[in-house]
Amino acid sequence: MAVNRDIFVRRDPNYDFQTYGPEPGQWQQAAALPDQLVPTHCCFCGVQCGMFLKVEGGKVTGVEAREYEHNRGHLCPKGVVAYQQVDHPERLTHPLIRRGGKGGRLERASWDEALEYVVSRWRRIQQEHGKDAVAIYSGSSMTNEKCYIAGKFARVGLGTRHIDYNGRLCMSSAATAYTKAFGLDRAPLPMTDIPLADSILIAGSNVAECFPIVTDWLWQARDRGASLIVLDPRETATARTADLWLPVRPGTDIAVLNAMLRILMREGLVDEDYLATRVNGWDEVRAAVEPYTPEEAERIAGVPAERVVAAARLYGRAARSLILHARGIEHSTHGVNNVLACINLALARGQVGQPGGGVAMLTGQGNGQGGREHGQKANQLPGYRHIDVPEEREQIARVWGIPAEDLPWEGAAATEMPHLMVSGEIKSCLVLCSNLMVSLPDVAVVQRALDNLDPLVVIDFFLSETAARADVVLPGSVWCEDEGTTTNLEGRVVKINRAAPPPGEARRDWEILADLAHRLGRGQYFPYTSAHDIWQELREASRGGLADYGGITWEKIDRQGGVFWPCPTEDHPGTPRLFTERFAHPDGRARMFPISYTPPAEEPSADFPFRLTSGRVVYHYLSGTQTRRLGYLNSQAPEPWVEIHPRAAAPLGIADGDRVRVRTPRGAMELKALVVPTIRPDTLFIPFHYGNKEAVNQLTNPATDPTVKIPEYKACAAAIERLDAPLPVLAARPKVNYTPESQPKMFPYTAGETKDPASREAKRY
Ligand SMILES: Nc1nc2c(c(=O)[nH]1)N[C@H]1C(S)=C(S)[C@@H](COP(=O)(O)OP(=O)(O)OC[C@H]3O[C@@H](n4cnc5c(=O)[nH]c(N)nc54)[C@H](O)[C@@H]3O)O[C@H]1N2
Ligand SMILES: Nc1nc2c(c(=O)[nH]1)N[C@H]1C(S)=C(S)[C@@H](COP(=O)(O)OP(=O)(O)OC[C@H]3O[C@@H](n4cnc5c(=O)[nH]c(N)nc54)[C@H](O)[C@@H]3O)O[C@H]1N2
Ligand code: SF4
Ligand SMILES: [Mo]
Repeated sequence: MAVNRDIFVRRDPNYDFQTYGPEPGQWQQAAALPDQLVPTHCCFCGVQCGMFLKVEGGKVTGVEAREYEHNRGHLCPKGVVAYQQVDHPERLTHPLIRRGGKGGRLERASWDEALEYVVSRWRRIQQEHGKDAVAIYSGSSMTNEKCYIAGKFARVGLGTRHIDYNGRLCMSSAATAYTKAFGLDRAPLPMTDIPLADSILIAGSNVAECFPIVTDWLWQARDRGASLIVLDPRETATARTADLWLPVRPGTDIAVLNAMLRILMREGLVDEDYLATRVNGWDEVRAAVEPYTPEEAERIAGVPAERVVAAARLYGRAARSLILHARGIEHSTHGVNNVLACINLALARGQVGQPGGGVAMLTGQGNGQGGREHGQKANQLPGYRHIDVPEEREQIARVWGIPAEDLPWEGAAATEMPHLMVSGEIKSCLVLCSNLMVSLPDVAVVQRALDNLDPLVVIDFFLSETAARADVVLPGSVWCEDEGTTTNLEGRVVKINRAAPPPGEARRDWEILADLAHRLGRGQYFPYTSAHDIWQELREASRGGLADYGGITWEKIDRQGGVFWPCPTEDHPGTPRLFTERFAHPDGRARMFPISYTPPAEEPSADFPFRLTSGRVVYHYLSGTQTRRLGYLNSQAPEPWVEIHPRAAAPLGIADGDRVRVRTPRGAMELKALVVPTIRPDTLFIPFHYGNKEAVNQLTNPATDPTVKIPEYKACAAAIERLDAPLPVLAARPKVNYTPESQPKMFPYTAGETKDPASREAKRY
């Protein structure tokens, strides 16, 4: 029998791009094909390393190096084993329905039964309680095409205002700060620019473990003589190789950053020409940093004054200086201000827009950048348009073929949704690509919220902690069972290719959403037969927006090794460097904002004397659903631990490896102590990749930044003791300074209300 080799690599006669891998149903034939290397990218972090997936006998069996510009054949420990998800024995291969009510068991169902059940429940709920009673909670580990269709499904398929996504928990504060300061939210320069810097300040990022491939670019800069400064409460692997480590108290970075700026002013290291010609707001900033002497920074942040001075000089005297920041400063009740304080430094030095200079966020999730551009954020429409701006609503309504008045208005932020679920305002939620039970703060509230839904519907490929509580579980596909694009932490759009079909009855996310839309009677708006159809519509929808993908084609991505947005026309090469001439505000100038230090929402007390912070380790990814199932990775870090300094541990009788209890006003957990000299003695650190009794989010403070509602994962008050120590009698009942009602609401919830449409610019935040 002649084998159809075209199943694996073909030039689609309709399009101008290569498409790889078998369609569902072609599996048998694929098995007879010769081995293949499918070019694609890693599914995990925002670096999006290029890789080849090896396909043998129709199965994905390994990875091989791919010389992509930014990772040049290298992969970190997660990238090397990502492919093992494909044939994993715990993959979900058919839909599940919980029979017998909330206490019942998840049992096998057909797609028809599962989808009809969901649609009939949604119809009833929306008839009785209005369209907004059904919500979507989405994620950024998905292709742009899937993120786009998630947003369109909410607004057009369901007609609900409530859609938001896990980027809210990740770096929404950075996105807002960049929009405020520059008028546009993207890292302004490619990774390959890093070696051009003469001094690099890393603010709140564990680069070596979270972006291992970026380390290589840092070292290239160091080999050229660049200095490296690390601002972190822990002496991370990157800090250990740095010229200067600034051991900041969690939540107090502004004091250090402002003091550095004050020193630049005092020492004549400010670029007054640049400030005069390209920036608004310098006078206010100059006045605002005046109180932050090095001694004041030491008092607030615990960083020795002389190190603050040394940092300002290393940074300020370099011809090219770059600040890289991540969640260490962004996961904060003043996360937006933390980032703005970094931006103030970079602008004062006249660096933003220079090759190798300025400031850049290290975007976390695989498609963390693209995930916030195509309209799955509460206040946003595709192309980074704002849902509250009339002409932007008109543009998107036209592309979607609906009247603009049918487009819902802003909905709740991801961190607000649990409270609307508890109060009953949201009655059903479709979760895709998120594991709320591990990732949201204050798990107890989240559990109550999810259990109040009927139905909770989850699309995942493994039974995550959230899927395990669902009423309906729909089996999705892993990244290499579908194709599409992602946008990496540089703003480079890359192509994900298909290496295998989804297993069993599992389907691709976009097919599931399109099928649901058809069953809801909205099929005419979701006529897609391939991911490429969605891509073409996404390009059209983004055209003319801030994040303009109009000129990017899949073929061009292949040819150029990725394309940086904005890319308005097909003959445009894309834009690796932003702001070289002008910023994206209408007047072309950047904005500085005067920033003052405000403490974290919860400070240590006699009963909770430590500052607890949380984050990542190299072996696990986010909520751990994926990496805890990959043997090699999990064997390296099978359970959580708490890092504590020997000087703090000794008086408590805690030795390395002891079982301890960590408590905060919200709860307690038991885990192993790791006594290390690489952390501030007043600080504790717990990795967040674990679920149920091992989730640090049992402890974290759900207080959020008032502007963007990002939680304060990085600083709350905590106590620690040996497990055999008696529970202490507290001086007072723990004061929980957070209730849903105490938080200023970001979005109005009553249908029809919108925020004051007075200032168009304000809308973009
Ligand atoms: N291995 C691995 N890599 C990942 C991920 C993963 O889960 N695992 N996730 C990806 C995603 S989505 C993200 S968002 C990124 C996150 O990347 P990072 O932000 O680099 O990672 P985190 O561990 O969250 O926090 C970074 C550092 O902030 C420090 N920190 C804590 N509190 C403070 C503070 O108050 N001030 C300062 N200056 N520093 C503080 C912590 O000690 C930690 O070293 O990583 C991406 N890459
Ligand atoms: N305490 C504490 N909490 C934190 C943080 C912290 O530093 N400290 N970090 C926060 C940050 S930065 C982030 S980004 C969030 C992340 O939090 P989450 O987004 O909740 O975590 P993930 O593990 O990415 O969850 C993704 C889920 O979707 C599935 N999935 C992956 N890809 C796909 C896909 O293509 N389609 C579908 N349908 N499913 C898919 C995975 O199996 C997994 O179950 O956590 C936040 N929570
Ligand atoms: S650095 Fe990020 S993208 Fe690269 S292999 Fe590791 S997890 Fe994957
Ligand atoms: Mo993230």
